[in-house]
Amino acid sequence: MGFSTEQLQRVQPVWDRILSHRFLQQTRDGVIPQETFANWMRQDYLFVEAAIPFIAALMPRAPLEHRQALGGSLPVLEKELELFKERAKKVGVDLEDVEPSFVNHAYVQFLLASAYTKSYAGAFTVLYVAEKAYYDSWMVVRAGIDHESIWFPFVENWTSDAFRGWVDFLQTSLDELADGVGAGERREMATLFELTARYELAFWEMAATGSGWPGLDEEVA
Ligand code: MP5
Repeated sequence: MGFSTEQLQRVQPVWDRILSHRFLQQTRDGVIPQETFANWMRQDYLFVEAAIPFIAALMPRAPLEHRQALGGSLPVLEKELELFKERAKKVGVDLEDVEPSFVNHAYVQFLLASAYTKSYAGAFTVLYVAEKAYYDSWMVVRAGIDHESIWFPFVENWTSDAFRGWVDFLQTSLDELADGVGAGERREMATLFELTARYELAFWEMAATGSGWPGLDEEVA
């Protein structure tokens, strides 16, 4: 069994919570309040902005056979930002002057810290889990959402054949990387795998609750 399959099984309790999250179910069923979806849009726009330098930071250490795919993902992410802007304009969501929430801020710091302080295989693990979580999550939404929904373009973005091909590439490459490292590094990859899955869960929860920063959300009495 490859590393990715082994780890997906190990973190299944977290993964199940991601895939059964009410944010995804309500989006699938067309009952998500627009303001709740807008929370996600505003925060994920910032996340994708930060994902671009994260992937770029992997490039200097990437083996030659990863370079084309990693480099090719950058213009795709720039296009994704355009999708956010187009949808935001269409439905009247303001993407300007948004501050990252606590969870988003922590997740982005974790991405960048992984790229700069962990091994290439470790940082690559984080990339795989983040992308796989989005593919699986949006497949849940795809299973029931009305194709006329104003949110459907996001569903299409992360469930397209092209995105699936990217996630497949990441999965195969992650398994190869894991086969080539020692036990200590593999353990660290497993830790990063689970941490990333937890951040993904926390991100849906943050979007669903609209939480910003602990201690600052409520009006002071
Ligand atoms: C992704 C994302 C997918 N947009 N947001 C979160 C919280 N996790 C994963 O990454 P990308 O770079 O948009 O494909």
